[in-house]
This record gives sequence, C-alpha cells and structure tokens, in this order.
Amino acid sequence: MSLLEKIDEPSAIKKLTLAELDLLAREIRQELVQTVARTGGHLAPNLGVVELTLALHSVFDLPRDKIIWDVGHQCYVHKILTGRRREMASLRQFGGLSGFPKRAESPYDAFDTGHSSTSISAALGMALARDLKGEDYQVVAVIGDGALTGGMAFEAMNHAGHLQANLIVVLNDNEMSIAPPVGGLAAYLSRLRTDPMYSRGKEELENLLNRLPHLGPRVLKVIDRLKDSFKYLVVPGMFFEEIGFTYLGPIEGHNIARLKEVLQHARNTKGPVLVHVITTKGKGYQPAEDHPDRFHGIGPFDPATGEPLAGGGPPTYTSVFGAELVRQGEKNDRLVAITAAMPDGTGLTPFARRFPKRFFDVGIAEQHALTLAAGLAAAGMRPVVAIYSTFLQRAIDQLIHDIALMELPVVLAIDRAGLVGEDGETHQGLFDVALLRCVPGLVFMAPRDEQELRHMLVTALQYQGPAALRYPRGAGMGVPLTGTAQPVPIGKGEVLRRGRDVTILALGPLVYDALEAAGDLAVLGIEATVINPRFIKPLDEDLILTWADRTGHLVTVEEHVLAGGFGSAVLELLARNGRQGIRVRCLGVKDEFVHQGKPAVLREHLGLTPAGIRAAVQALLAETPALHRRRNQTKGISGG
Ligand SMILES: Cc1ncc(C[n+]2csc(CCOP(=O)(O)OP(=O)(O)O)c2C)c(N)n1
Repeated sequence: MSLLEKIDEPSAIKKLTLAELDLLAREIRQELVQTVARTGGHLAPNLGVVELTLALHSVFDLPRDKIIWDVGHQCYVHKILTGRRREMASLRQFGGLSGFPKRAESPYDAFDTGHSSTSISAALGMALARDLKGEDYQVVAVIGDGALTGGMAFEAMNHAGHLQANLIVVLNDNEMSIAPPVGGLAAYLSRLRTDPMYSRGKEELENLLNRLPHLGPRVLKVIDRLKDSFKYLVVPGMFFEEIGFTYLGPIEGHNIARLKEVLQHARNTKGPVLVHVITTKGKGYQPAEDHPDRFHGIGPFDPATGEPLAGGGPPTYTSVFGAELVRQGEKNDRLVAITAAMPDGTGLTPFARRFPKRFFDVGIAEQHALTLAAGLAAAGMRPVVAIYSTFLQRAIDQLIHDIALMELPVVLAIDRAGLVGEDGETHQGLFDVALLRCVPGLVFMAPRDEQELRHMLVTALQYQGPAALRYPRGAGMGVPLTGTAQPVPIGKGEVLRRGRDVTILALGPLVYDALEAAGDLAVLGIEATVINPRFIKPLDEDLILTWADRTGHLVTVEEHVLAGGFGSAVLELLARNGRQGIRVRCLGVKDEFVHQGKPAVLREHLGLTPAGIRAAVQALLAETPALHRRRNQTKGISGG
C-alpha cells in the first residue's frame, strides 16, 4: 500500500516524518503525471508546488485556516490531499471534479479562483472579516510570479500593508507565467533569487551595520543615510518591506523541512508577511521541466514521452488569426499586436517572431493592455489586442472609457468566445456579447468560420473606430483558406438558405448547425431560412426584419448567455419596430453558469446542436395557430 493511500484525512500529514513527506511527494508526482496524461490539465504548475502544498498542509490547520490559490490551476495536490484523490480521474470532466478550487466542492477550498491576481484581495477580505468577528484563524494566499504582474495583486498588497492585517502571502516564484514573465518585477525577483548580495539575510546586514565603530553624531547621520540607501541594495525583499510586509526568503521550494520552518515563522509573525518560495515549474517530470510552457495546460498525452495524443484536424481559429495578422503586418507597419501574458494561446507568437518591435506582452494585465492600445491608437498606430473572452471581462471600463469614448481604432480579437470546455465556469466566454453590445460606436462581428475570420480581421483593421471580433476555441470548420482577405460590408448579414416557414439566425459557426438543422427540417416538410448575421453590432436590421415578416417565426442561436446576448438584440429590434406578432425562440445559455465538460458535451446539454435547433423550430411552429401558418403560405414564399 502506498503512503498516499494511507492519507485518509488531511491532518494525517502532520504526523509524517520528513523522509515520509519526501516519499509522499514522489508518489504524488507520479499520480499527477498519470492523471493529467488521461484528463489533460495544468500539469507543470502542480508538479512545481508538491512540496509547498505538503508544507502548507503540515503547518496550517485546514479547513479552519484558509488557503486561497491564485488562478487556482495549481490546486490538484491540495485536492489529492483533501479527500478527493479517488475522484481525480474525473478531473475537468462533465460532472466531475473541477480543475480549480470550488467552495461548493469541498470545505477545504476557501475561495473560487480561475482568473489571476485575485487571491491577496480575497485573503485580505477574509482576514478583516475574521478580525471584525473576533475569530482566530490564519489566511494564506498562494500567488505565482506571473499572477503577481496583475494590478489587483498590488492594489491588495498596498492595502494590506496599510492595514497591517495578519495575513500570509506565499509567492511561488518559478520564473514563469505561462510564457516567461514580463517586466521590472520579474527582473527584481530574479535579482532576489540569484545575486549573492541580495540573498544575504537581513540579520547579517544588521550585524554588519552594528559592527561599525562608534562615531560622532555627524558621522552617524551620514551612516544612517548610507544605511538607508545601502538597505535598498542589500536587504532582500526591500520593496515588499517598504509597503508594509515582512519579507521572508528566498526559500528553496522543494525542501520540505525548510518550507515548514519558514511557514511556521510566518504563522507566528504579526502583520502581513510575504514568503518568497523558489520552485521549478514541472519539477520531477523531465518533459515538463524542459517545456514548462507546453505543460502549463495540456491535453491528454503519453506519459512515457510527453507527446500529445490528439493531433491533426483543421487549423484552429487562433492559428488562422495569427497567420492573417502576420500578413496584415507585412502590409501595414503601423499594425502592433498586444497580449496579456498569452502569446501562444492567442496565436500571436508568429507575429512576435516576425515583428518583435511591434509586439507587446504586457504580463497578466488586461486592463493595461487595452489602455496601452488606446494610447498607441491615439498616437497613430493600429493596435490589435488578442485576448480571451473571459479575461476581457476585467477590462470593460478601459474599453468604454479609454477606447470607445474617443472612437479610437483599436481591434479586439476575442478568442475562446463561447464554450471553452474543461476549464469550466471561470473560463467560459459567455458574456462578451452582452458586455460589448452596449458600447456606442463599436463594430462587433462573429465569423461563421476561419475563412470569414480572415475577412473580418481586415474589416476591423480598416474601420476607423473600435472594432471587435469573437471566435471560438479550437479547430475551425476546415473550409479552404484561399485568396486574400477582403473586407465585409459593415452591418450586412448573409442569407445562406431560403425557406418560408421560419428564419434561423445563428451566430458564428453555429450557423453550420443551423444549416444542418434546416436540411433535417426540410425532410419533415418545414422550410427554413438560415442567416449568418455576421454583425452583432450594427445589426443588419433590414435583413432581419424582412425575413421576420416573410416567415413570421424566428429562432436565434448563440453560444452566449441569453440575457443581453444576440437574441436579445433581435428581440429589441422587433419590439422597436412594432413586430410583436413575430414568434421568436432564443437558444443560448439560460441564466446560469456553465460548468466544465467537453464543448461537444456541453453543447448537447444546452441544446446548441442541429438536433436542438430542429427541436426548437418544431416546438415554435407547433405553438403557432394554423391560421397564421396558412397566411404565411399564401404569401407564396418559396423554399429551397
Ligand atoms: C486575468 C487572467 N489572465 C490570464 C490568465 C491565464 N493564465 C492562467 S495561469 C497564467 C500564468 C500564471 O503564472 P504564475 O502565476 O506564475 O503561475 P504558474 O503557472 O507559473 O505556477 C495565466 C497567464 C488568467 N488565469 N487570468
């Protein structure tokens, strides 16, 4: 029986010897590799925090004490140790364990995370609540060096330092975000790690200064001043100290004995403490140590070689976007590209290689990314911000206040719009239409396939104001990618099939599902018109009203929440134009968060499939009084 099997409850860890903890770390690593090889997931971040998690569980009393995992993608070891080991096979699957901390899943998960840089704010909030209620427990935020580049982390540290609240921040520094981390902070942390001057203990410095001979008051003053400037050079973590934190570190993050010792010290220290832990991303599994970026988040792979199992298929929307952007970059030397820490994920790596000076990775700083783009546009450049739908959520004010108000020509390339799958509710791209549709002056498009994505990118680049396009995660439709990209007339949708009984308006690639549904309906004697709306804003109002009048029935389909979504826009249009008699059914996501699962499984569940569309049309028509249908038929609209 393995040691891991004997850990039936988390507190059992406290009784283990150091040798046993080391053995446990090895067993956990094997289990992580085997599990994630099957389920896919965030392997490298978890391999890096095995010892840290064991030390945290040894020193703190969970669930009384609270650990908040920033981003939360490194919580697998914590899950294994908190009674969920046997369920790990269901990780990230529909109905299974989440790949992120979930309060609803376990009392050991203190706070739900998924988006970066929130942990210190949440931890401070909990620490304040604890103090106000007169309770007694510890709150620990574990944050990576990548997540520390997000502004919220600084806002929270600034506040925590001011309040001097009892709170521990563990900085898990592995010198990586998904890609290498960005900026002065990364350089600072790296100096703390490597420069022997910096890693000298603070006590050592005090001793050195105290050993100076006793001198007259004037000289002492000079020394005091020197001491101050000297401190900046020699005391590690001075930045954190200056904003009110006690800095402990840097500490070797794979040495459990040392980790336990320092965490214990942090536990006994008053006020906010920052424990700087140095870890290796992917530790203990060579392919992940060699390629921490590839193994940050990975699909199923062969554990023996580290090679991915899936492959082939049509190119992804992301890669088609990336290639087209390079083409456009060749034609226009004002074009610049921006990512917030996702150069690979957003397809910008080819652009970065081809035009390194015109590419900016800003770190995990979506708000800054958008306002940076606004500044670039205001000064004559053509910025394209490539960003996941879910992470754009935190930069809506920058879009409204810094881009749209000045009508600046910034292009938002919104990737992972719609269902993203296994990462679950924190990562689904289901809100962007509602958030952006209300922004005056914005042109907002959804390509039906990867070829149209190319056309829409050019459309956006030629538009003299803010423009956005939303496209899904994963493989395109496999359509030919031929010719040069041509602009699409703004505000014009396209009719893909004509029929007299019902009009289906399906956003993005769902229009192919609508076409399939229309084919099936035709067999049943129901003739459907299928429209690719192309534009969420401005809507092709004439086209939609014309077909609404002709068919009397509309079905809208979108991978988005219904509230404020594309279907809402169509309903508003009909209401504004006195078309209350038109019967409408809107398909999309009801008023709920969508959990994890393969996108195909989720679509099935939500009825966003050809069969779901067909059923919705049939139900809609079944509700219609026979008279109404006959009247339509006498109008003589022909199908086909
Ligand atoms: C707001 C936001 N932007 C982007 C991401 C995507 N993302 C997930 S993890 C990660 C890197 C985090 O790096 P770090 O905090 O150093 O943790 P590590 O994976 O290296 O352990 C990024 C950019 C996110 N989760 N949230």
